[in-house]
Amino acid sequence: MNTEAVVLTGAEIVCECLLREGVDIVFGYPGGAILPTYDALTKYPQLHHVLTRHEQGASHMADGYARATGKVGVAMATSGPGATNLVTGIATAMMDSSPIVCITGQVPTGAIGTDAFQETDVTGITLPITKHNYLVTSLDELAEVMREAFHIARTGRPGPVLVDIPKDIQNQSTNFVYPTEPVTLPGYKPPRVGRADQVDAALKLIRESRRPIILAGHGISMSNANRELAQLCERAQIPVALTLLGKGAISEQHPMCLGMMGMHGGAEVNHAIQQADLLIALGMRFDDRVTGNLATYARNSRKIHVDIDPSEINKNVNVDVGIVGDLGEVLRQLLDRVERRPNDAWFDRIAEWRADSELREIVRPAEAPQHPAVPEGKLLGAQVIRDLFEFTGGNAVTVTDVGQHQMWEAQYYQHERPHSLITSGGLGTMGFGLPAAIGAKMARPDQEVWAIVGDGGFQMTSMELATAVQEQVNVHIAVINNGFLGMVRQWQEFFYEERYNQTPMVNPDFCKLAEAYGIPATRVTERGQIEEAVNENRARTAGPTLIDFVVEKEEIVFPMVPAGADLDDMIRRPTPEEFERKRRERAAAAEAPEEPAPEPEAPAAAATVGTRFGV
Ligand SMILES: Cc1ncc(C[n+]2csc(CCOP(=O)(O)OP(=O)(O)O)c2C)c(N)n1
Repeated sequence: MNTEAVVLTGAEIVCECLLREGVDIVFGYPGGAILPTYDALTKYPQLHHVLTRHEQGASHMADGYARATGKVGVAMATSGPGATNLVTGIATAMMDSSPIVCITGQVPTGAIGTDAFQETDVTGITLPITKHNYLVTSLDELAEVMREAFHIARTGRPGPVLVDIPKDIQNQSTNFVYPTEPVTLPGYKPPRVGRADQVDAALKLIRESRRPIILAGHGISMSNANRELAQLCERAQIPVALTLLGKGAISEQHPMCLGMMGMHGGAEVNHAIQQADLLIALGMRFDDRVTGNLATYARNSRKIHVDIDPSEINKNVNVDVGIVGDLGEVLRQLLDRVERRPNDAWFDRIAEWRADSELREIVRPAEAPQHPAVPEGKLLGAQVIRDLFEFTGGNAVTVTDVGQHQMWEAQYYQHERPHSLITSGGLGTMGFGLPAAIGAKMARPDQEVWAIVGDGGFQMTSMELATAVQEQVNVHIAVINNGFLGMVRQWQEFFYEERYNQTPMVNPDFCKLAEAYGIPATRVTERGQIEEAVNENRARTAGPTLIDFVVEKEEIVFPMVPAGADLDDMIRRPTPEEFERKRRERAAAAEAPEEPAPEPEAPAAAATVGTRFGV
């Protein structure tokens, strides 16, 4: 590394620092206040700049890049509207602990505070949604700030960092020597190993438990603790439940992996959590979609919580043992001493719940009788995802948008590997899917990447199709097109007496839209067409491709824990028998001679509502 001083501009220093932090791609959009840095980029061909069509796309692409690799993603924008357009992507990265560094241009130092053209206090705006942020006020501190930004983004609990650089500082020159000593920040020392007494206490709880369950979150894959997790569950015979972002923490084919829990998780998994006598929460943050009603959450259990962020311990759920540390380190500490103990009766109980769930399943193997709730010849979103799983051999990196399709992905696409599902779990950001998939594919060109998006969310950032074409990114786009803001429609059906206000969508012809960008596209309307369309798409290895899956409008994601309900108080899809019984009752009621209108009944309890592919 060159340690001799050279005279560089601030803009060149930014580029030098990016290179030395291992950056190879920058996602961004130019404008006046960041122009010096864009000009400097011409001297750094090693830094590949991707021109997005909107700055939101840049921050999501940087996020997708980061999540696919564990490396820091970089987004760049000008001041004012450029910077504010990054905000949704920054907040998304913050909620899901994704390491990105955003570099924004700012008006010249002397103009700050004068309402100068395109001035916005972006550090003020992003203060609550960044792990840390900087307004650079002198050229002398620029290199150090850049180093700190990357250090903070990638260490401890990862997260977004913003560096706002006034234009005059980008233009000024100075002697540049890249600082080589390690970054030290007062008060910032992410812990690694867990405290010995807390590890002892956790081992004691594990020894005493009869119905233990591990709840694995995003932290497992982020700290590369996947192998340790599998070893812990095998050695101690403890089943593993996954949060949405925990998918990939352990193979979903593993016999001890129960799958996803939470609002749209498996009923058997939620029951297991509620009946467990020990909950071992690893790298997750007890989000309300995970816990349901906090007052009754896992009420029979003692609790262990391991997280790198001390502020997570006892934040939402009080625990018996909280261990602060890196997941990999703490799991190794536990593994050294954990004992093998049979939990057969517990696994048998879970198997009974699972059998009940399988009975209700709508996507079945070809030889099994079809669930009567599935309309003949129609296409369901759940089927599309399940078939995509089959036809890609479960090997794709899937990047979802937000809504019903996201939950079907979580339910029907089983993940084997870490970082193979990329989704906006915490903020639930519509518009995330397509740009994040582009970022992920650029980060991992060796991987097959599918963007699975709803017709609503796709349209929020569909302009990034042009970015994918310009960069020839071979991302496969599956639009799950139900002509509705499906997930909101579902809530309206359940909780707002089927008043579908502002959720039906008039959509463009997505195939024509894709073709307008020069993207090959196919429309699929029946299940029998899925395999050919998927295979045709997979065969195209240059540039993006799109399939418009026209699915039933009224499909519902089952099960569902209504917001604030107890975790095991779920709206379930009826079994085929229950479904038939209801149908007969309805038919009989329709044929019965008309009687005087009965007194209006009290509104049905949420758990018995559900008319479409359900009751
Ligand atoms: C930016 C943003 N706006 C609004 C919402 C609220 N929201 C959550 S899901 C959803 C509907 C999504 O519809 P679509 O993209 O068509 O997917 P589907 O649910 O039909 O699969 C909406 C509006 C959101 N999550 N993000």
